[in-house]
Amino acid sequence: MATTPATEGEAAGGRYDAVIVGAGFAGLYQLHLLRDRLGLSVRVLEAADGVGGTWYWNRYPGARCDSESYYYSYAFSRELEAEWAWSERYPAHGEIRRYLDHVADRFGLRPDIQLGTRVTGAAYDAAAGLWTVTTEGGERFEAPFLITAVGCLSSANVPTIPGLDDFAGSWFHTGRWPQDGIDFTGKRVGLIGTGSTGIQAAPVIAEQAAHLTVFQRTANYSVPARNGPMDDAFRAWVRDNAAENRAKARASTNGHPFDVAVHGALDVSPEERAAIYEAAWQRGGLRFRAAFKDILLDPEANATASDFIRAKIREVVTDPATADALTPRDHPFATKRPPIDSGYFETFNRANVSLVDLKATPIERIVPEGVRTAAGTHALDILVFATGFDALTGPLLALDIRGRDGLPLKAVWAEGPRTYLGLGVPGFPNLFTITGPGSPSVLTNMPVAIEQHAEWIADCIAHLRARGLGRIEARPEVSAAWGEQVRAAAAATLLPMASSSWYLGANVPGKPRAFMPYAGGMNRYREICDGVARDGYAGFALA
Ligand code: N01
Repeated sequence: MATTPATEGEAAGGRYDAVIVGAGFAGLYQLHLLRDRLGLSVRVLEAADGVGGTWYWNRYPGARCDSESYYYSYAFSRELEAEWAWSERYPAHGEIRRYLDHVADRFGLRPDIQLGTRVTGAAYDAAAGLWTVTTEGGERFEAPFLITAVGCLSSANVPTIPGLDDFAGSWFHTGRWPQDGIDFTGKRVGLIGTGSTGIQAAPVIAEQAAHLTVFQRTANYSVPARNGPMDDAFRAWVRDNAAENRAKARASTNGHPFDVAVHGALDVSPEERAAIYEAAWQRGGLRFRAAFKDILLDPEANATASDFIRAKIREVVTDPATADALTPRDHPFATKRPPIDSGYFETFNRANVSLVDLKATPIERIVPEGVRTAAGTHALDILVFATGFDALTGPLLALDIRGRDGLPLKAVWAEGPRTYLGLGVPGFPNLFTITGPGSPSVLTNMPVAIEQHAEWIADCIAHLRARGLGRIEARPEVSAAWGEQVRAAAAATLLPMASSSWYLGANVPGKPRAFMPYAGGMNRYREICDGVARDGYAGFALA
């Protein structure tokens, strides 16, 4: 179907076969599949002025991926894989942007991507069988299919702390970092938040700032990343084992190409266990979780990992009171998304870094000079919010999506997200949500989950077109049953034990509490989705 260009003087827009919202990993690949495999006319609408999605915005100091570069990348093209050489074990934000820019150029995607275009609404007209997508600039796009590729962690969560408007210095959220960066030289910097982001940012800010004050609400576990340059031998290993590594990632529970240990933590002697943890600590990275098969399944097994990390914190941090405040006690290791770091705990041994334990001395308000806690005022020039995101549902609800009869997604999800497979929502025909709530998404290495969804969606649309069908919609009863499967999968693990986790929506005041991602494993999930497709899209109504 050809694009209808806007006539002069009118807002632009047009009619397409599909509109995709977002030009990160998900939007780029979905465009490639729909346009180049299926021959559809597609418009990608992207709020940012460049491609890259979450990596466009997250440019804070120290921002780099926690998955290793050789598998935090697309697997769909052997040529792409062969021609791209990563420079470090974990890719930094700039290198991931360069990679995605390369992908956009290599596959000729740019002509179909409209940058600087924020979607403000999407409404389904059942009679016409069309989605109308509206933008901040007043454009209207129509298409039978609407695909969201908006990411899971893209809606910044800036907490409402009284007095922020009075702050005389400047403040930033890490997920909306200024393009040109921030010069911390000679500045007194406050950093609120000690999740993956704060833990990455603190050591880098501390190196530049006159003083860094870290405001910690919940002490966190962290394992060293052990980042470093990719050497030639490792690069050769990656090249020679590419197919095997990709197959392993596809078959794994979490999209990582490494093996989970066959032993439980209590199956080995204390000495063996200590040696296994020490080796995992020295190797570094998220793989630490795989040191034993039951770290996320058995509280006693988990306690051995939690205790090991607590002991490491006491070993690294020289001031005992600071070490004590940094020691996590209120949740088992990895029940909140575990960070990995480059010198986080060591940072607290620097003379220019101090820790404020907000559990002991909560923030009262922000004042013009800085942050006032129960113990006094911390004078600051710059305040950095590493306070996370309105995860999974936030980016979707921000689009103001309305389904049949004007039904707002916000109303349907008032008590928590309801989806089928995290891909479709009853009442919202022909809407596909890539890595939506109810899919494995954030519990996996994201590109693996994204490729699976984008391919499933492309196959589904091809199936409909081949049969002269124009509509697919999740049935309400399967959505309810899937919600139960999502709940049960989480309940079979220790994940729900972290009551303040963003997996549960607990970090955003007023957000309904529900464990949002599917914790049953990426491999199991892939089988379920394949089975649904094989059975003629069972659970969906096709017309
Ligand atoms: O956000 P978070 P994040 N007052 O929500 C604190 C991914 N990621 O941006 O724990 C004071 O984890 C909050 O405290 P508490 C990764 O999946 C990936 O760090 O709620 N503090 C917590 O310490 C990660 O999990 C990479 O008590 C407040 C922190 O802010 C996800 O993004 C890199 C507060 C928020 O931690 C989110 O990580 C970085 C308040 N009012 C991130 N509100 C990769 O490398 C919140 N906090 C792939």
